[in-house]
Amino acid sequence: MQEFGRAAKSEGSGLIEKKCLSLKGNLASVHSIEEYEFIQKLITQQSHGNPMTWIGGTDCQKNNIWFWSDGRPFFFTFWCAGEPNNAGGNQGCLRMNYGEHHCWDDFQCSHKLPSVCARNL
Ligand SMILES: [Ca+2]
Ligand SMILES: [Ca+2]
Repeated sequence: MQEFGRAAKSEGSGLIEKKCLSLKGNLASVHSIEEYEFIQKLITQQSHGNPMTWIGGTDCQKNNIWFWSDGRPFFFTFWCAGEPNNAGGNQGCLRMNYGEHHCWDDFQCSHKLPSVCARNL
């Protein structure tokens, strides 16, 4: 069981992970379509929209080897068509709600976006 919380203030992914850690959590990880839809609903409730949002997927250590910052296995994916494309050679973080299908895109970690933290209960 995880508890989720949304941070509306936009930051780079690394800084957000630090903030989540300070709340004894991590950027959210997603393990099923139901969980993804739950997180999307949370974002919509709080923002009244579908903003692109950081969650905890990263391939910073080795390109195209993805893992969740909370250490849980990276099995479920919801990548957009053609993603992850590592555009520019330095896309190491995962933003959700990308494009018309609200799917996943790998993106530059320094970009400032809102985020969702999670912690295990
Ligand atoms: Ca990458
Ligand atoms: Ca990309």
